[in-house]
Amino acid sequence: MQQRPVLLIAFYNKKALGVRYLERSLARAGHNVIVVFMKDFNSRAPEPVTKKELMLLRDLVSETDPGLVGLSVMSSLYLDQVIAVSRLLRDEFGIPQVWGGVYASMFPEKSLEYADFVLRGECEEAIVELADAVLGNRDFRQIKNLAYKTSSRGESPLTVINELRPLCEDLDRLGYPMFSGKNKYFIDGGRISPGDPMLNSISYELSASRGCPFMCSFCSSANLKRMYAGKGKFVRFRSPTSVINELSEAVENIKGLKIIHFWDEIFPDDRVWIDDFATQYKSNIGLPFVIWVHPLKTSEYVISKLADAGLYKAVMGIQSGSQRIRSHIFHRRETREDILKASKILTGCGVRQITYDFMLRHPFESEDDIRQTFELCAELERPFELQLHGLSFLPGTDITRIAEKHGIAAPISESGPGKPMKTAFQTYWGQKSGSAMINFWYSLIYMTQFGFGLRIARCFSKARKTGIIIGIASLLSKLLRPAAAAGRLYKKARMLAAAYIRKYVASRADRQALECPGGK
Ligand code: B12
Ligand code: SF4
Repeated sequence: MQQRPVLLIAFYNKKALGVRYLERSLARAGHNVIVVFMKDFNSRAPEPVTKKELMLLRDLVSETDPGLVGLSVMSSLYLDQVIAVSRLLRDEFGIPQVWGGVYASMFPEKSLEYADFVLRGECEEAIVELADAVLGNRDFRQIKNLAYKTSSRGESPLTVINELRPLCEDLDRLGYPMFSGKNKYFIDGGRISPGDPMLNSISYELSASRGCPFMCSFCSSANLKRMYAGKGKFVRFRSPTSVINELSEAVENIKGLKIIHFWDEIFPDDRVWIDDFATQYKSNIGLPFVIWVHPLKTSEYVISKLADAGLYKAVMGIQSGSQRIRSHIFHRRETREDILKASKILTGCGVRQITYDFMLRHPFESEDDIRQTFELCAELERPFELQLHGLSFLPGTDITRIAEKHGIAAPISESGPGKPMKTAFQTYWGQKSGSAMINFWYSLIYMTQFGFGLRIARCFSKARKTGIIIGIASLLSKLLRPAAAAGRLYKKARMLAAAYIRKYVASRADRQALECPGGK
């Protein structure tokens, strides 16, 4: 008899790397896998799942009759939506349900209030063992990474959290995320569309590594690193060849592909790795690509090689210009000199688009701290763009404990029963400060993205801070918003144009080679 399929559901992420990795390993082990991408990605204000969309999911589940459903709970921000889907599946079908992803890994007990099982951490092997056990009606209790509740009659259930298996050292062994039109569905806008939504995209997303060496207090990576202590090397790189093979397949299958997004927490910086990667990327892929960088991992050697290979955009987290905030509150080790040096390197190596990320207007920040951020921005190499966020208090992260220590009542970025996703996203992005002076410096920081804006901001920073000056600064920074948006659009268009040209040149070269085999 044929085994029932495994259904995996990703939320607000139709590219969902983690789910696609799980699909690969389940498929390799002979399981029939169905993947649902529930709603499109929206970083700022995603829409809740509608009743109609829940019914579409229900119909699909009735039709396909899965024997195990996996929910990918990457973020706490949309937990209420995960719970709605989880309840529907439990109430209507009673199919065994497993939760995984960063939130479920950090909060297995809470997740077990809804799920039958939780798998913690990286789960390529564990999900296969669980699917084998559940679908084959076998004992699951010894599976590593698993958490579940005991159910002896008459006793209140206990939560069992099994130990983690060691981290996979050879990432190449995991293969790469699956993309294909088979058995995939995208539910959004009140419709269900069969096929892989990734195949219509202009960008491809992947990761060349796993893990981050740093321990920022506001980031769940620090929690994951601690959770995996003693279980092997946390930061691991794939081989450049594996990355290039994945990309070659993507280029072949995604016809409109123009941009590559590397979502490594920090892109690999090993010189030997970079030499190999850059050479292979330039000759086999060549499309513009985007990476995340860190001030302490930005060397001239690495960035110049990557820029030559096609690095188009680099996003660097700086978070604050104040050494006090960076080191005591955010637990970041880089100094002002490190940041300015990294900025010089990125600009000097000709990276076309450089974005700096800051977290501002939060309860730890004094006027002096935000003024120092302005001073740093005024010194960064130009041109650059700024991404200005608030500080989000993600559940379980160190920053929530630091806030408690400072007596700060921090709004946790989590939704759930009675806590709508909308509010969670609002706390994630942060609010305007109640202090006019903090908002004043914030406006000046925003203005530093523009040459003339910087000149005005410098004058304002030295002027007497009267109500008129504060008002004009606020107005100017608002007037500059459309200019910033237009600038971003222009840069995107330039990046796409570069990709078109590169594709056109490559296809001409291919045609010429065909017409003139062996010729020059
Ligand atoms: C890359 C990344 C992104 C990319 C995702 C690209 C993509 N194509 O998937 C982008 C930039 C789009 C993104 C967006 C967001 N992200 Co993000 N992201 C990450 C990051 C750095 C790595 C995730 C990743 O791809 N890892 C590699 C893959 C292979 O691993 P994985 O996803 O963890 O999956 C493995 C396991 O978790 C597990 N697993 C995953 N799903 C499931 C399901 C089941 C059933 C099982 C059993 C196991 C399982 O098995 C997988 C394979 O080993 C993490 C930090 C981290 N260290 O995890 C933050 C992180 C997940 N992101 C975070 C946030 C907040 C967001 C956003 C809400 C931000 C925003 N406002 O836009 C959105 C939400 C996206 C979404 N819909 O879930 C937070 C979540 C914390 C929280 N409490 O909410 C994290 C933890 C970072 C942080 N600040 O701490 N993100
Ligand atoms: S460097 Fe980035 S990924 Fe690493 S811990 Fe800090 S914020 Fe998280």
